[in-house]
Amino acid sequence: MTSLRIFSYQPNPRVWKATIAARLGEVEIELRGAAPEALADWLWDFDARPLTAADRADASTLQTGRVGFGGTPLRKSAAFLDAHPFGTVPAAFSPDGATGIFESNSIARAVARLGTATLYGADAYEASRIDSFLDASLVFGRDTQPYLLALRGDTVNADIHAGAAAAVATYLRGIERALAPARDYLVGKTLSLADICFACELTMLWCERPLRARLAALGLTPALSDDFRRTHPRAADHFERLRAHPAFAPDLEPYLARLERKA
Ligand SMILES: N[C@@H](CCC(=O)N[C@@H](CS)C(=O)NCC(=O)O)C(=O)O
Repeated sequence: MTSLRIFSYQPNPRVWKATIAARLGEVEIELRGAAPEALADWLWDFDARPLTAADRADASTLQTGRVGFGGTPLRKSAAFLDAHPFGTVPAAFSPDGATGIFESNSIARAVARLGTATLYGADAYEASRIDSFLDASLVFGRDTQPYLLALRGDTVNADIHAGAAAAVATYLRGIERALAPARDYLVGKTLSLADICFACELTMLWCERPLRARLAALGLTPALSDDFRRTHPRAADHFERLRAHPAFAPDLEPYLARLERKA
């Protein structure tokens, strides 16, 4: 039985926090959505779907997209906004649609709570330490998001790049230290949501690679530098191990490999 429905543009590494946790914990998720540009022609709703003629005629759902959809008219139902007050995707719902869960880290937490795998710590202390990494990952994601959007939209500038480069340095410094001297996982002795969110947030930075000409034109280099293996070897090794892990690879590997080929 489906335990969670998630609506999002696809592919979206933020959604993979949930799908990886679902593979590990044997949770059935229903994914709905389409390419980012196609979501303007979808009804954002528990019953998310390509717009019907009746949906298009309903002016009450019209909203102006903001983050990542700047200025684009989007169709968000009143029920969607009730369940998702910030109006963002990925947007998860309980199977009856009554409870909306937003923020990709919290959607992954929901999957961990629903599943059979111990991904959310052995006790309250470990769970809270996992939360600490999830919060740090959210800050990292928030601090790099304007840069990644500007890079895609070809409006990047040196200031936006500097903000992202500082965020990458701060985040990787912490991850590197957390894995010292030779830890296999970020929290405790087993894989947890902390590792999943780390791998997915870092994956977001891969979309810099095929766009490096845009940076070079401004005299800049990728915020996640090509030689981050040299500067942050534990973080780089951890990421390499995770992307090859059987629960991660089905989502991460085709995406990363495609961006690496394009670069
Ligand atoms: N921190 C959030 C980020 C979600 C987010 O910013 N989503 C953007 C797309 S990248 C969105 O849904 N924008 C819709 C809008 O602004 O109308 C998460 O991890 O889920």
